[in-house]
Amino acid sequence: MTTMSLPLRRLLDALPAGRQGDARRRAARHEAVLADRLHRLYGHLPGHAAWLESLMTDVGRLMAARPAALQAVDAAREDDPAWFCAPTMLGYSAYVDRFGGNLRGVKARIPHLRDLGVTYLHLLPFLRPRAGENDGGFAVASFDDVDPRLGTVADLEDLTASLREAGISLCSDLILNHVADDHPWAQGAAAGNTHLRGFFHVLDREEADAYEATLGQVFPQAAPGNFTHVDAMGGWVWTTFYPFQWDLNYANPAVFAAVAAALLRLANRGIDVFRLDSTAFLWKRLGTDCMNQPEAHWLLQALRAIVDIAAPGVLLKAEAIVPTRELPAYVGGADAPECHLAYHSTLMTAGWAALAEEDASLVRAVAAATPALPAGASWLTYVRCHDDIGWKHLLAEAGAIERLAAVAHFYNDGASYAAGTGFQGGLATNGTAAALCGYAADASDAALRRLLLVHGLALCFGGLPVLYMGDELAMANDDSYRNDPARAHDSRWIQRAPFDIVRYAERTDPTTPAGRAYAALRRLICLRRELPELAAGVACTMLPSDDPALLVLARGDGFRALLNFSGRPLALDLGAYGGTGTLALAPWDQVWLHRG
Ligand code: OTU
Repeated sequence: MTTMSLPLRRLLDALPAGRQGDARRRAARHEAVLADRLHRLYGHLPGHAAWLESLMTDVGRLMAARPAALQAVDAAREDDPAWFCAPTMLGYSAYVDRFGGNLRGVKARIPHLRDLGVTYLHLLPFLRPRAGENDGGFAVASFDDVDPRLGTVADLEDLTASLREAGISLCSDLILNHVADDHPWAQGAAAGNTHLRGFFHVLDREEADAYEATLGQVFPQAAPGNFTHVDAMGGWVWTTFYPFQWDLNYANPAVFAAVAAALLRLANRGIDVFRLDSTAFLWKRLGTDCMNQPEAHWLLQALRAIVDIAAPGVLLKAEAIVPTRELPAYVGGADAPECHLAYHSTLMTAGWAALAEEDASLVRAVAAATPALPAGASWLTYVRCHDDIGWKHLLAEAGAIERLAAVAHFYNDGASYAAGTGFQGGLATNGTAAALCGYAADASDAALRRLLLVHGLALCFGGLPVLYMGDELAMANDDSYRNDPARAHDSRWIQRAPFDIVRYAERTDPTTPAGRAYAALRRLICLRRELPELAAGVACTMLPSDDPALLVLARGDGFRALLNFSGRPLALDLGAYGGTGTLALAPWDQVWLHRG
């Protein structure tokens, strides 16, 4: 790598004298990667030097505008860069409207989050979305306005401050792969603004077909194909997701600069973590599936360097739903860090597969293919989220597609205790955790053990575990989407019910299904908090076991979790796992062993 340099003078000039020292120190650490990645991406374009100058000016101005309280957060986190790797960290993910009605209502739920031990709250998209259908807010019409139905920018700033006081970091989506078709960039492009037209990919049909030959499809039934003909654009606009979500063209440096600035403006409102949506899709290359391209990683590394300079307390989280071998690149290496956090999506899908197969071998295979991460980076582990559970990315571990089809069949077709529903004809399911475990149907002890088992894996594996709203109360599926024409085509809505206030009231009553689930899950969370081996940085190893259904998970020398993925009781000799005596492990039960 030849050493490039940046016009740092522009950045420094935008800052008051008292803050230039910090800027110089941080720039000295991150300049080489930033300059190099921007050069690789855009160095060949005319006007690159002038573009760099304006980018540095923008970054400097946004750094200058960073409120003092957030500068203090930056300083504290620079001193403790692994702050989010502690076993005391626990995440929670929710839609604003379904969890609290609006942003003020979310604030009113802080006591619930604290009681659960939550230190990190991911609120699904709350920026002003497209009018009409908007993919649950994932079609963003403005990066700077809050959805008026949810509140105001002042409410957002108030919420971030209240959360911070409660020891909870706020994570917001940054949907950087696409914008809504009514975002001013798209509208300007459609109205003939050539600068803004360059923000998008507009192709003729022949070009689109050439790409289609090797592209996959995310919503093959609800939104077939990857291109949408837009008359006003005189061609086919790249739309990987819904037709109203226009992919941004990151080969255009103006797009990168605009998105980086949008990120820093939101960071200055107090957002701690950005969930970078659909990161795998950012760069297009003919003849490929246009996922996981090297340039997508350079873009993320450049964004990371900018954050590290201007707002180093902020974390980036990659949402890349891709095969296991592609995942580690999203956190990058010590030489060029990328995101601080990445969803471990194949660990999640393998956990559900293990439950269906009554065999933990896919979890073992995923773990074996998962390298240890560099210091200051962590997996995000989870059981459910607002999206589907899709098994296709487990093909490398599973060997045969039929095996994954059998797993999908188990969840979707009434073939088992699971009440899942299919998604877009793929190897996927939708449903809440309690529905998929059968607990929503019979609230049996066995079903509760299944619910705890999948959560146990997420809590023990090593990473930041994130609960999905309602799973702590074992909320059931919500079928009402089927009668709503705006949602009926997308079965992910089955797991997006409003927070159930009746179950919430029952959480302290051990005679209710909600109360039993809440107490049991909370107990695991409390145990985890006390175990230093469960910090994200401690290596996770799967030890051999005599029974294929038994997963033996080791963290450091002192911690073992034995998880029974079968409906059979297992007789265990604990001596083999560093414990003493024998133990009868009930169907789907787990035991955590700790040597202090
Ligand atoms: C992400 O999803 C979001 O989580 C979805 O809610 C959005 O619909 C989508 O982006 C578009 O913004 O593959 O890596 O399979 O798992 O669309 C991006 C369905 C994604 C989702 C998939 C996903």
